[in-house]
Amino acid sequence: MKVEAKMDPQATEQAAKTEKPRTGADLLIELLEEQDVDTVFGYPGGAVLPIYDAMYRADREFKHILTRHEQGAIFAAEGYARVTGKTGVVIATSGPGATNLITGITDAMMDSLPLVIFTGQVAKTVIGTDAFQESDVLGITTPITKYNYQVDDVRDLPRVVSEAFHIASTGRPGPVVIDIPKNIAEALPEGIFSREFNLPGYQPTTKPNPKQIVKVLRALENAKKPLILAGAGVLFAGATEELKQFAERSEVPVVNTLLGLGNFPGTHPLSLGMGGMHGSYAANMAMYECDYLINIGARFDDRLTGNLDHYAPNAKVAHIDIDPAEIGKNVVTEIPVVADAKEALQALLANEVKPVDHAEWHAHIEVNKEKYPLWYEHDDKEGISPQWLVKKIHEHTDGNAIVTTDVGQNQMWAAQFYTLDKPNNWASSGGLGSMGFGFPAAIGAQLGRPDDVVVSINGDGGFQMNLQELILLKQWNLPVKVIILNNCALGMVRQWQEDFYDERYSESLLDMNPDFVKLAESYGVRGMKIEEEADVDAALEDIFSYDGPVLADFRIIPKERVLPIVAPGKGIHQMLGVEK
Ligand SMILES: Cc1ncc(C[n+]2csc(CCOP(=O)(O)OP(=O)(O)O)c2C)c(N)n1
Ligand SMILES: [Mg+2]
Repeated sequence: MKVEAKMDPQATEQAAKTEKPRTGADLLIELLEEQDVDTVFGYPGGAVLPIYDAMYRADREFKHILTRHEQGAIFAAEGYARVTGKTGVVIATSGPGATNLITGITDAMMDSLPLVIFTGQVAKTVIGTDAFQESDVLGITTPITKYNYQVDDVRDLPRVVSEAFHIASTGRPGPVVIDIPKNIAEALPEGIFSREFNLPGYQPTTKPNPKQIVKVLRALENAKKPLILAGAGVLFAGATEELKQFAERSEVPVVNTLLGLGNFPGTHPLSLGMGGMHGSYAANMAMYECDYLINIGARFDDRLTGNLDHYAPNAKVAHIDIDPAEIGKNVVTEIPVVADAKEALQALLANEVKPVDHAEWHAHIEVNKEKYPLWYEHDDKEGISPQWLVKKIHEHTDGNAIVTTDVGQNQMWAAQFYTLDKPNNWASSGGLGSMGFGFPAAIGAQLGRPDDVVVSINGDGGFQMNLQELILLKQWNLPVKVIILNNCALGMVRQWQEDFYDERYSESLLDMNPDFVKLAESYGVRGMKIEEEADVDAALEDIFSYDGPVLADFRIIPKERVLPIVAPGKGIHQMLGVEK
């Protein structure tokens, strides 16, 4: 076990000498090792002290990352999980520790990220008495977890932990909470307990029904304007290669969801980029006009579909999803396929399909792509163009960086202009849209993939929601490149007020911001401020050749907007700002 704080060597020796009988907490640490956990994000407190004590005494090789806020811990675990494919592990104390995790748990639930979260709980004898730092973690987390437990008997711990890791990472991934009362962590388990579990009610269907696969292909043979919508399910299933083969074999264009970015190469001729509220015109018009839509691992969320009355109105819909509850939830679906995306795509590829000439459809899409690309004004009058800057970051990282984003305009510019060709290099809060996500997620991503370049793209508002984690860059020597697209505003809110509230900028202008350079420096991190476009190339050169963390405060055009946009309530074919 690596203990991060430097302890007095004498005290350490003393502690090591302290013989203690094996407790439930010791057992828990053993179980984490069995699950191959290499990194744990957490924060101690009264009810989890036995677990932290066991961690200290244990001879285990995993890193405990002491974030400076529990929300930082859970967002970091999400970033780690998203880019590694492994389950993220979080530990927090009872009461405020647990409730500080709630946004992150909800975020992981909505974006299907595998997490196992351990919360301390007050001892069983006082549960229900409003004891100090008691909160009803089971009650609070029931609607926001894939599953949750409160351990009632220390002998259940091995089974519960095995089950939790299984549930979090299989089927549609999601967060699982294990609430551990203090008396359980302090109990003295004797003997060997079973890790075996039997979950007859939880048997995710991974293999597609062959008849449904044939239906998907027959409909493809009859379609004149077929389209694939590819979501994050493709990434979770590790099915990007199969998706590419399938799209290429039948020459079907591909639209990505925000969370699915990278599951199909963004520079591929069949790629239409991201669809939805700030998607490309070509992507949205293709969804509007297609006569056959194959959704693979996306959940037809409202930011993607716009007004459902106008979503794919002429299309027959096939939907491949591991979660049957998603199929038909928002969009009427003629061909449901409950399956893992990889297994479904493999089955589709194993079956013959008659080639169909879609030349007219492709030509039409090409016109849309060429005539109405994503655009932005570019004159260096009032600051740096954020879209141009994201493209520059792409250029300086050869498009190979792991990019995490915060929420707001910065997120959409990153999604639109950091074209991803590779999978699992993108972490963004999609379903919940949680500000404060991007920076801790970058920390988790860098810990999970230490050899990759990690760029964290933030707004000046959202960065301030978890800036306390800057110290981790110094402490763990993580070379995360923190980019702030600083518009001195809650930009996305300001944009909506401009468009839909007659420019009444109620509480959206951040005319008071900290000096981000000094802030970074106070955490031992290199800080830079860049105000002119002329300085951008040199700054990026410096940032990406520097062997350590940097925070760069880029002063962007304050009133720049994210375009195009599907206004609330409108259909995706009614985009505004498609052209200059
Ligand atoms: C926790 C949380 N609170 C509020 C919001 C609503 N919200 C969405 S975008 C946004 C503005 C974000 O401002 P900033 O971080 O500076 O990013 P910008 O849009 O300027 O790029 C707000 C307040 C949110 N998404 N999350
Ligand atoms: Mg901002």
